[in-house]
Amino acid sequence: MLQTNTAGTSDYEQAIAEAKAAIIAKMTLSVGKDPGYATDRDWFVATALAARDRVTHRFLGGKRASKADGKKRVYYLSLEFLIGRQLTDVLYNFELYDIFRAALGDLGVDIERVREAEPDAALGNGGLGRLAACFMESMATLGIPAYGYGIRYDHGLFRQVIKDGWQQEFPETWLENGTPWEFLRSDVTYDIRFGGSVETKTVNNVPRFIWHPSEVVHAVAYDTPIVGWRGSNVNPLRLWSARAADPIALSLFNKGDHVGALSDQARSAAISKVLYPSDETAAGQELRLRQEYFFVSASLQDLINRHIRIYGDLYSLPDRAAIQLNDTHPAVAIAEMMRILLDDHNLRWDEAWRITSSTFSYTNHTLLPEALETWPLPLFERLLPRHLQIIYFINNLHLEATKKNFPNEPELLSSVSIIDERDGRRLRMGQLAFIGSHTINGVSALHTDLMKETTFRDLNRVYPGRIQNKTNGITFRRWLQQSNPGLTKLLCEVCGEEVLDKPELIKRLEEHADDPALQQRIAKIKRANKVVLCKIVTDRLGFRVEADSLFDVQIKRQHEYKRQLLNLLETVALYDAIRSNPTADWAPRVKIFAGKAAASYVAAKLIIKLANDIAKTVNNDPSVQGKLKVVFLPNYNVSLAEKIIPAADLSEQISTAGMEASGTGNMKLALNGALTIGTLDGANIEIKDNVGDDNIFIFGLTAAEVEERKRAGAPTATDNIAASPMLRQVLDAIGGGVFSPDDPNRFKPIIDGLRSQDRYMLTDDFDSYWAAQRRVDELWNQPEKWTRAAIVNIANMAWFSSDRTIAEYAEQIWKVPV
Ligand code: GPQ
Repeated sequence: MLQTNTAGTSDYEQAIAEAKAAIIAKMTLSVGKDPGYATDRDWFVATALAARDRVTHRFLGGKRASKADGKKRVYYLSLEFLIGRQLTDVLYNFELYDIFRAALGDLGVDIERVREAEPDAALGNGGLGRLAACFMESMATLGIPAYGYGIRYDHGLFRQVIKDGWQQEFPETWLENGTPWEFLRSDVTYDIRFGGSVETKTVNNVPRFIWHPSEVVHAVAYDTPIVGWRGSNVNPLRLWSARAADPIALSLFNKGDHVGALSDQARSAAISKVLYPSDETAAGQELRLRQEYFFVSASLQDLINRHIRIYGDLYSLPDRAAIQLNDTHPAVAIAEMMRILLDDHNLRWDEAWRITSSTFSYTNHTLLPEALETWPLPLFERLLPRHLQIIYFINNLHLEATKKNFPNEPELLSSVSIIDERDGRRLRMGQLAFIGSHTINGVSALHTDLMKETTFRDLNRVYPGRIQNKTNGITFRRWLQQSNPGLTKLLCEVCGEEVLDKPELIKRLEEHADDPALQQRIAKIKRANKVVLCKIVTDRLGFRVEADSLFDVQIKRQHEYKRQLLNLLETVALYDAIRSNPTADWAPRVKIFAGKAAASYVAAKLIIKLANDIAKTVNNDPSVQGKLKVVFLPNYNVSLAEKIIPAADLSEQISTAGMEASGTGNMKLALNGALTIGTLDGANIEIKDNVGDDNIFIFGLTAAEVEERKRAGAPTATDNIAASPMLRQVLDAIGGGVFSPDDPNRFKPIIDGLRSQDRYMLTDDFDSYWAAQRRVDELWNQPEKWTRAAIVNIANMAWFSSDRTIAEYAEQIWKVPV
């Protein structure tokens, strides 16, 4: 019941009136425009600022409280935070969405347009960065006092344009007009030092090391408040921007060298200019190392200052701070912490090491060898000479101890050493992060097991018990409640409003899985979401797709191990099969692809071209009309994901088993009622365990079988192709130029790669994948059964909430109460 106040208006009406007044005030006084002349972007800024005011009170209140009660804080260090748009997140989590929608409506403004005017904050590449964003939201929701630390890139992930089927990259400019969410903290600025030399002195018989850096850059803080569900708590995401220590070399300028006068400024600012678009490949360049050290050093100086301000000294740091390293990108933090404790605070080595190694923990997100970060020693030494000394010292002690504990295994030393002595001497950041952390975690059960058996096998023997599993999760606020309001409304009706706070109650849906009325409602919600996506396809690509078709979706970064190519091979096989047998029971399908390739990743970009060339041929062939369409939606980002995911029927999770550490798109799609077709890889296995074997389409080799075949070297790709006439036909068609008549040899490198090496074992899994897709057709042709399976998926995904994941980190790694 709404309350009515003395003036006769309800609280709700009054809230709308207040929101309206707040938005108008911001439009006039902050944006500086008359509402009559405001653009959508102006409305976005005014609305965001009005919403931000509410956040700020909570933000400052929370800061005061956690300072006062001495709670342990969590510091999440990540080079990526893939946040996306924030307006709905803030309004929704503050339960203001309906009020602001009504307020804007009264002003004649459609909130959807305001929403769309917000640029997508794409300070990340893919899963790793989006996980960090989900974690920030869950930490705020669970009331864990936490800081996210990262870089405020001027340019986030590039904008992808598809021109004649090829990917082109354009700079992304999310900060062009500023962002209303952040607060500049000019008073929070630190010196970040690079280069130079190290002087050794002996003072009272104790050697001391004095670093004389050759370069200083400033790190300036910008805080973005992250709001937890129901506004329960607000935590800062503190991002660092680089500034030159001297904005201009006046002496040069005065001599007429106007460009030279600004060159230091440009070199310093370069550090926070762009996000490295590489994903799961080590970037390996000096600027990347500068970025890593820049944000690590600023963050550690900041958190140490805070600790000393409250507690006086650093001995209690491990009791009051937990620092999580999101992959190895911030691993230099281990050396920086030691440097600060040893050189700036004069602690003894053992004491410094105790503090460091009981404060840090490290999450590994991949075992792909090309992604494991290593730095050439000369480069590292030139940039961070004192840190290299410290790392040598850490390594020596670690190797000495290992030698003592494993006297008969000298070969163990080279595998656990931080220095890789093969192919030029290199620093292995994974080793450093492992040795300097009390806990190391993988991101799904399978991935954690593989960590113990492969990359970290020997370190796990030397430091047994350090590795834990923390299966990833997703925030249901964004990926269910905001992106699928139709489904959310139904869940509230059927399972009770409490589902919004207790996702495990979604399980109640399963009791009604066989109820035709519920099935129809679920199908109707899905269809409505598909109609929205159809419009996006038409707007962006200029052709129509039918909402009654099966929407078969593969959305993720373009990477060979994710095997978009396997999906394309099946698409071609299906295209041939439909043409040869047009009256069979094919499920009418729309194959939807979206995802960016790293600009330098030639093979992945050629696969994007292949997808587009296949789309062109198939979509223009009247003989498969109404049966098959292929769509490549350009510029995949968080906002587009929010539209595709609720509209998907089938979720493609088809990586070579053992290669996808976890996956998180798989969770978002299943939660929104898409059925998974997938390999037994990453979190797919745990999704299967939750939804049951009958409600998922599993195919292909297991991780163990993949290993076994690699070891045995058999069967080979040649054997596999010889055994599969259908596969042979597909390869001949693509390799022979059927989809590229203008350049028949265009895709020869792809086909040659499959015929010779086939590193990702597509030819091993093709037949099994084809068969699984036919099981998909069969189920699709029984709509009640399909919808039933979708319901069972939705009902059993609660465990994949990032609140669960974060609660596990809190209890088992960080030791903070939830
Ligand atoms: N992941 Cl190492 C990335 O998105 N980028 C990276 O650089 C690395 C990993 C992903 C990984 O591929 C997915 O399987 C995970 O679900 C995700 O990290 C989050 O853990």
